[in-house]
Amino acid sequence: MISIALSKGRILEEAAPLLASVGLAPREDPERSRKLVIATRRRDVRLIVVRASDAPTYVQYGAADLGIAGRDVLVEHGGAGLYQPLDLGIANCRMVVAVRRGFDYANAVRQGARLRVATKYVQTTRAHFAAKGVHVDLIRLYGSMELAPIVGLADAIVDLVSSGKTLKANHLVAVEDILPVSARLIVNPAALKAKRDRLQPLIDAFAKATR
Ligand code: PRT
Ligand code: MG
Repeated sequence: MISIALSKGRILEEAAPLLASVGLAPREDPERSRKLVIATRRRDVRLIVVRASDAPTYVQYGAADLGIAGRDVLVEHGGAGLYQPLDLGIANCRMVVAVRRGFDYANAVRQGARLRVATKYVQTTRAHFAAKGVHVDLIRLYGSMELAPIVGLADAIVDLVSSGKTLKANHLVAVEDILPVSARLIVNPAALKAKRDRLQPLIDAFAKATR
């Protein structure tokens, strides 16, 4: 059996046409089913439905052979024990620093002010500001980061932006890009060795479907 870990919502939605074109359309709609293990058109391949941020963990430990995960999640995870052969070009967005409109971020940085930054991307955020030589107090949140500057929990947030509508609706502006994000195919290297005859053709099929 080959298992592919992926999350419902954005990733599944955008991966669905790819899955279909490599012959792995799910046999029932994962968005509607309560099942966490879902059969596909191929009897030897199943989907495992996980939280977006958990996909690398399942693949790293070999509980899934393949997975689909955003670059945001992969950078935060660190990528240990993962082979990342393919950018799928889906679920595109940017990871940015954002502040309340009117907050003079450039000036705060120039003055060497200690910034309070709220995010769920703690590792990535720490590395970003360390590289800039900016001192930050990190506040770990699990979602809705946009709220933090509004209620005075933080001076800045690190979050993902696609259309920019969420920032705008909450009177925030992006002041710095951290990284461009898209979803990647991830592979467990030991599984690739053991099942190369079946995994390599699948990886190749994804590559072809992505082009
Ligand atoms: O919900 P859960 O905590 O399990 O995880 P999750 O919220 O990370 O999952 P999900 O399904 O929301 O996102 C999965 C992946 O989609 C992320 O890891 C990214 O790689 C990718 N992705 C692409 C995005 C976005 N675009 C995106 N815009 N993930 C989240 N957003 C959010 C963003 O955080 C912000 O709140 O959408 C809002 C901004 O959108 P705009 O269009 O208003 O700018
Ligand atoms: Mg979400």
